[in-house]
Amino acid sequence: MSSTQEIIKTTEKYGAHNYHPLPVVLSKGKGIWLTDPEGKRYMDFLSAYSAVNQGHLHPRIISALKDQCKRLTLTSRAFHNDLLGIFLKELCEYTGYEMALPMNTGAEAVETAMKMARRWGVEKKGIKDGQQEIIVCAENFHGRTITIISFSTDPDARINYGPYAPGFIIIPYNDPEALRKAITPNTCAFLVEPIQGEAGVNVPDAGYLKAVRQICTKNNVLMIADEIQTGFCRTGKKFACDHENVKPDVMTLGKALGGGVFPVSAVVAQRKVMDVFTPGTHGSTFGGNPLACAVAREALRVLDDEKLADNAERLGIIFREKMKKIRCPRMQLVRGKGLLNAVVFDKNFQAWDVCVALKDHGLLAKQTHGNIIRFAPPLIITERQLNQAVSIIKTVFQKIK
Ligand code: IF1
Repeated sequence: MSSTQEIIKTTEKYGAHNYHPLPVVLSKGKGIWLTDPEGKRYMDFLSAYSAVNQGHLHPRIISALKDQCKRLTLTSRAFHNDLLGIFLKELCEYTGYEMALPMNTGAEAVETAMKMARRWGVEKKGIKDGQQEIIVCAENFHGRTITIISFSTDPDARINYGPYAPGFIIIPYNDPEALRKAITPNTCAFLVEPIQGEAGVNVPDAGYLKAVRQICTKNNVLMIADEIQTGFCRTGKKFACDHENVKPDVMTLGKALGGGVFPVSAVVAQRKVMDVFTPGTHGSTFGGNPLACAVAREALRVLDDEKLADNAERLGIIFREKMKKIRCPRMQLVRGKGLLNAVVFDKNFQAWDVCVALKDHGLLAKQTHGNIIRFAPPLIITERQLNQAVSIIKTVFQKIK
């Protein structure tokens, strides 16, 4: 087997340089643990950006994958497969919606929700086609397609990819008044992350989502919550909107729906919205494939059976409490919900070296925006393991000058 250094060299030589990963190679995973080619073990405190909520190689999910591999993997949607219906039924029961549309990646789910909203705007709200407006928030992250980056405010994600898709209005996050003012008769939807992930685990004020819900209802605007990162128990409830008992009209789902195995995404909505889709108006070759259905069904069951929302809620409180006690003058604040947390350092602080030091001490986490480190372990983590992680973080943070 090749060494870490050789593997990185090959990857950098042949792979496009659209990432700058930490200098670590991972070749095995189990639960919260990852192993490099030299056999060094690390605690995973990124969880593939919350796609591995159930932990690496969850035995039940892997077994569902293997069993289905012996039967059928792909049919396309030209024919029915015997697992799609039951998967969508269970997803609807899990989420509390009437209908679901399966895709693969998160970006595709967001594209699907926006297509649905624009069509709904014309066919149900009476907006003229071409005039539909979707309101979004500054510092959003919803994916990397041309349409989605058209309304990004992050120069790295956006620059030199024009011409950009029109029809998007950007307002500040966490500002209900801005939403109220931005709505016009042509507004079909407001697309919002219940907690902004890439922005550095930006938790809005209590009451924000509730206010958004009311404004959308009053103005006949679809509230689309992007729960791709925050969903499936990550924040201590099934969905982040549950913290405020808010039910969006539409949710985009992905990441952990695939159980850490492969991309499975979906849009859920009530029938009166979802029924704007008619045969031929949207689709995907791999969306809803039987292998994805088998994996996602088991991924959902594991979340429930192992009470991962409760675990995330309980351990999240402990984590933030302990993190706040660490003495580190450059650390400004600790924030988050459940097991989606971040530490914010001074404005011009570069957290890269801290992440490298954490890696050397056996914990993997990634910085965002230079001065923020996100901490998001698999939700199966135990209190003991969490304490072990905090003591690693403490050791590293106390040495920061
Ligand atoms: C990468 C960020 C996280 C998402 C929300 C849609 C998508 C994402 C709320 C698109 C994806 C990923 C993409 C990944 C890094 C990661 C990320 F830093 F880029 F912003 F998690 F915070 N909505 N987020 O967070 O889902 O199409 O990727 O399946 O490397 O780009 P996707």
